[in-house]
Amino acid sequence: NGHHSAILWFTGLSGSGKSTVANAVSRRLFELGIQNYVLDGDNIRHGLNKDLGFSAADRTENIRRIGEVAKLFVDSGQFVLTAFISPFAEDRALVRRLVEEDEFIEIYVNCPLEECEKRDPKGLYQKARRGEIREFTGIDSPYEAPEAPELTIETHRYSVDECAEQVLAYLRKRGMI
Ligand code: GGZ
Repeated sequence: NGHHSAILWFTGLSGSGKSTVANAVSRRLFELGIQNYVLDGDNIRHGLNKDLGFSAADRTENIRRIGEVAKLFVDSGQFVLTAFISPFAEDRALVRRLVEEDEFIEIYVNCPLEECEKRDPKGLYQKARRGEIREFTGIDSPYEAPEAPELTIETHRYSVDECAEQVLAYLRKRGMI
């Protein structure tokens, strides 16, 4: 099964659809017989990184550790899909430098803040607006949008299936799957 391993690094606001699209891509890769694994808040922030909060320093450490874990997956020959806000460009650049140039695919999940806030699946934006959560990304903590991502997907314009298909099409075009 000729395919390369790589990090598919999804970045975007809370509620932008990173985990949803990453899981849809994961399912399709499995259907093609391609080993892969999704890292997201559920399996990382509740385990390996449960000592970390949401200060700038903790977010940087969060992303650093996730990058190191993602590198291990690539070393093992698997695709790894990561779904973290990863708001700081420098932190993402550091992960990019951990692997070969063609092994880091930055996918910007571009969704307007107003739309993310409307979705608000966990009511976190509402809490942030009320001041019940501090340093919430997009409200009182910055999000630095990627300047040259390998791919941008727009979850407010396209369905989950369409976004997943755009990622697959990109990987096919690159000859990675
Ligand atoms: C942003 C927060 C915060 C604050 C809790 N800011 O929608 P969610 O719930 O499931 O995704 C968000 C998740 C963000 O964790 P990450 O590890 O992706 O962040 S980072 O890459 O910046 O380290 C949200 C929840 O955790 N959450 N407090 N203050 N998101």
